[in-house]
Amino acid sequence: MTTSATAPVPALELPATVEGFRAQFLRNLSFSGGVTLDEASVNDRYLALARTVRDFLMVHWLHDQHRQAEEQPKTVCYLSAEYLLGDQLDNDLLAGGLTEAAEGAMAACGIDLDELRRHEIEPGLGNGGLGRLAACFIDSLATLGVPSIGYGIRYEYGIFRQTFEDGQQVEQPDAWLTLGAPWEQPRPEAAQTVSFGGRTETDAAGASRWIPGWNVSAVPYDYLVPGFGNDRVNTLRLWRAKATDAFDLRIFNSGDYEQAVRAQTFAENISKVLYPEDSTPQGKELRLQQQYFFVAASIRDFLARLPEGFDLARLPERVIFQLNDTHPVIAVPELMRVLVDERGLEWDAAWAVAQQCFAYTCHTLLPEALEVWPVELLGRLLPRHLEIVYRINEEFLDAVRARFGDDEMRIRDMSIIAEFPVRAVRMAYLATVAGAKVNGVAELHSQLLRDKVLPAFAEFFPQKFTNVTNGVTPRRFLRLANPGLSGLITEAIGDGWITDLERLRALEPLAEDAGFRASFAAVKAANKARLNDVLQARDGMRVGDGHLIDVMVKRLHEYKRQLLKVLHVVSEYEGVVSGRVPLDALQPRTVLFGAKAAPGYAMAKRIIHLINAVGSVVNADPRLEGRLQVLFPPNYNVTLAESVIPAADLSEQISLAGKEASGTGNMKFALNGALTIGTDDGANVEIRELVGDENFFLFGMTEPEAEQLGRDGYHPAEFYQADAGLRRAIDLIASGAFSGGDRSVFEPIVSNLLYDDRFMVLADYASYMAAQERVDAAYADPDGWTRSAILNVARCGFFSSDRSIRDYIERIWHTPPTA
Ligand code: 26Q
Repeated sequence: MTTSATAPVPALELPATVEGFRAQFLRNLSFSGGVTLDEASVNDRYLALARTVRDFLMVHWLHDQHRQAEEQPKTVCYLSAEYLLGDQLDNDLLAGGLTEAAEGAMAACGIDLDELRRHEIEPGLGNGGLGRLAACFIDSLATLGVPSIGYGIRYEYGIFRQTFEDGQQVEQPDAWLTLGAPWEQPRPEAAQTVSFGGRTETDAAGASRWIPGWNVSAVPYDYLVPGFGNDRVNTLRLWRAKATDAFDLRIFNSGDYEQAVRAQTFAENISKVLYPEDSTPQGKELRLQQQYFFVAASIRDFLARLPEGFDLARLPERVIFQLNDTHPVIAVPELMRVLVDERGLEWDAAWAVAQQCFAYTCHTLLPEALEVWPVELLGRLLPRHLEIVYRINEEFLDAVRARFGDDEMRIRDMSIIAEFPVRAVRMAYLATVAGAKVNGVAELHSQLLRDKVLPAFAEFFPQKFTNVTNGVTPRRFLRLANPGLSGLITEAIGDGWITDLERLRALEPLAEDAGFRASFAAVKAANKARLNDVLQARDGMRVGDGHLIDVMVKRLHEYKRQLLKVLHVVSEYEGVVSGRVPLDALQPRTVLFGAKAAPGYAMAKRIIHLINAVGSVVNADPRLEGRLQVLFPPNYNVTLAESVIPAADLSEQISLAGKEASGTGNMKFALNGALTIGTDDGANVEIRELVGDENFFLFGMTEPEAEQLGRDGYHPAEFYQADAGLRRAIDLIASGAFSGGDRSVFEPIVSNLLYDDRFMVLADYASYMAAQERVDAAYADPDGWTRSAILNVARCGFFSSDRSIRDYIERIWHTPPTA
C-alpha cells in the first residue's frame, strides 16, 4: 500500500478488554456479516470473530506501515511459492495478546469458542517442509521485528484434501475459500500488471526491448503477520491473477463474448491451484507462469514503496530478496530487465545491484529435484528474460575462462544452460551465480551442497556458500500445540522461552526431579487422550491404551523410506502370528502414519495403499490382541500435526543418509519430548549432537558409507537372502497376505525393493530392527524414557526459527538490528 511518509497514524482505539472485544465482535456481526447474534450461524460467528481479531491487529499494522515508509529500512522480501500457514485464529489471538479478551467476549455472548476453532479451514498453500518453513520464518521475522514482506501466490485451491478409497489415495479439491476468507485484505488498488509472451525488438541504439503478447493483472491479498507480544505486524502479500480490463474489453467490444470469457479463465488459471509435486519438477508451462507472475508483481510492488527519485544503484541498501529454493529464481532476469530496460541503468551497474539483492536457499539434494526450464518454453513465454539469462551466462563463463582457461569440460559443467537432453536453463546455477549467498538448510546438507551438488561453484565462489540450519516457531509448535507442556515449562522456568528458546536449558536439572518427571509424563498421557478425541471425531480411530506412540508423518517419498517402517511393522506382526515371538514380548505400540503422495507419483501411491493394507490386516488380527495397531488418518496437515506431535513418544526420521536436506518435523517432535529414531541425515545430525547419543536411537549407514555401497555396486537381493527376518517380511507382502491373496497388487513394490531399491531400504533394515529393539527396551523403563524426553526438550532450543532468522541476518541479510 502506498502511504505517505508524513501522514500521522490515525488515533485508533480498540481496547483489548472483554468489553472492547465484544463490542467490536458485535459490530462485525451486524455491519460486516449482516446478522444478529441470535440468528448467526457458526460460520457467521466465525467470520465476525476472525474479522475482529484482524481489526485489533490492523491498528498495529497501520502503525508499522507508517514507520517503515518513514524510516525506509532495509527490508527482507521473502519470495516463496508456498506458505503452509495452518490455522490463523489461535495464532493471532496468542500473538496479539487477545486470547483472554476473546474467551471472555465469546462467553459473554454465549458462544462456544472451541466450536469456532474447529470451524476454521487452514490455508494449505504449500506442500510440506519448504512451505511450512516459510510460515515459521514469517512468524519469526515479525517476532524479531525485522522489516519484511512475505510474497507468494494466493492459490484458489491449496494442497489437495486426501481421502482413502479401498486404502488408496483419492485427491479432492481444497476449496478453502468457499466459506469466506476473513483473514485476508484484498488491495485491488495496488494491483500490478504482469506481461507474458510476444517478442523482443532491437531499437536504433542496439538495445533490446520486450513487446509482450498478453498481460494479466496481479491483485494483492494481504495477510497480517503478528509478532508475538511485540505489537509488530508484518505483511504476507499473496497475489491473485485476474484478467486485465483492457484485455477483456478489447475482445468484448469486438462482440466475441465467449472469447472474452475464455480469456478471463485463461488469465485466472495462473493462481488457480498449487502444484502438488514436492520434488521432480515437471517443467509445466503453467508452473513457470505462476513463478514469473508472483515474482514480477512482487518486485514491482517493492520498488513502488521507494521514495520518488530513489537512486536504484543503492537498492541493496533497501532490500534483499531471499529466494526460497529455485521456484522464484526468474526474479533474477526480471530485476535485470526492470533496471536496464525500464529504469535505464547500464548493464554492469544493474548486475552489480542484482548480485547484492538476491540470496538463494537450496532445499534439496536429489539431482532430479533441481529445476530446469527448457529454453524453448522460456523463450516463448519470456523472450526478453531468455536473452538476459544468455548474457548473464556468457559473462559468467568468460569469468570462468579467465580464471581456469579454456577447460571445455568445466565450462559445460558450469554453464547456466544445459545442452542435454534438451537445451534448458538450470535455475539453481542461475541463482548461485546471481546470489550474494547460497545456503543449505542443515550443516550436513550445506556440506554436501558444496561437495556434491555445486562443487564447481563452491570452488569458484567459496565465500558465497554458507549454512543456516532450519528451525520451527515455538509459538505454534510448542506454546499453542502443547498447552500442557507449555504450562509445565512456564511453571518451572517462566515464560521467557517463548521468544528465547535456549532458555529451555534450564529444564535440564529437572530431568532428575521425580516430581517433575511425573508431571511431564502426565502431560504426555493427557496429550494422548486429546489426540484420541481428535482422531475419534475426525476418523473414528483411537490409539491403544498404554501404547508407545510411534509416528511417521511427512510427505510420502521413497527417499524418506516409509517402506522401512512398513517392514518393521510386518516383521513384528509376522513374528507373533508365526508363533516365533510370544505375544507378551511385544511392546504395545500404535504406529501412526500421515502422508500425502504427489498425484502423479505412482510408487508413492502404491506405498500408501500398502500401509493401509497392512493396517487393515494387523488391526483386525485377534492374535495380536490389539498390541500392535497401525493408524493412517487421511489428509495429514498442519492442524492434525498440532494434535499428533505433542502425543508422540517416538519420532521416525529414517531417510537414507545424504537425502533429507534437513527435516523440520524432526525438530518439532524432539521439542515436544518425543525421542528420535533416525539416521545420520539432515538436521538429525545436529539434534543428536545436542540431545546426546544416549537420548537418540541412531541407526543405519552414514552418508559416506551409503555412497561407498553405491559405488561398490548395491545388490539388495543379497541383503534379502542373508537376513531371515527380512525375507519373511518381504515374502509375506509378496504372498498376497495384505491384498486378499492377490500377489500382483504389491508386486511392483517387492520387485523394486529386491532389484532396484534406490534408497537402500534393505541395506539399513537390520540396523533399523536392532534400533527398534533398543526402543522397546528403553520404553520398558518409563522413568528412564521420561528423563530422556525431558532432556530432548531442554536441549532443543537451538531449533527455534528465531535462531534461524538471526543466522540469516548475521550471515546473509545484514539488516540492521531492530527493536
Ligand atoms: C517444483 C517445480 C514444479 C513443481 C513442484 C516443485 C516443488 C515444490 C515443492 C519442488 C519442491 C518442493 C518442496 C520441497 C521441500 O519441501 N523440501 C524440504 O524443505 C524442508 C525445509 O528446508 C527441508 O527440511 C526438507 O528436508 C526438504 O525435503
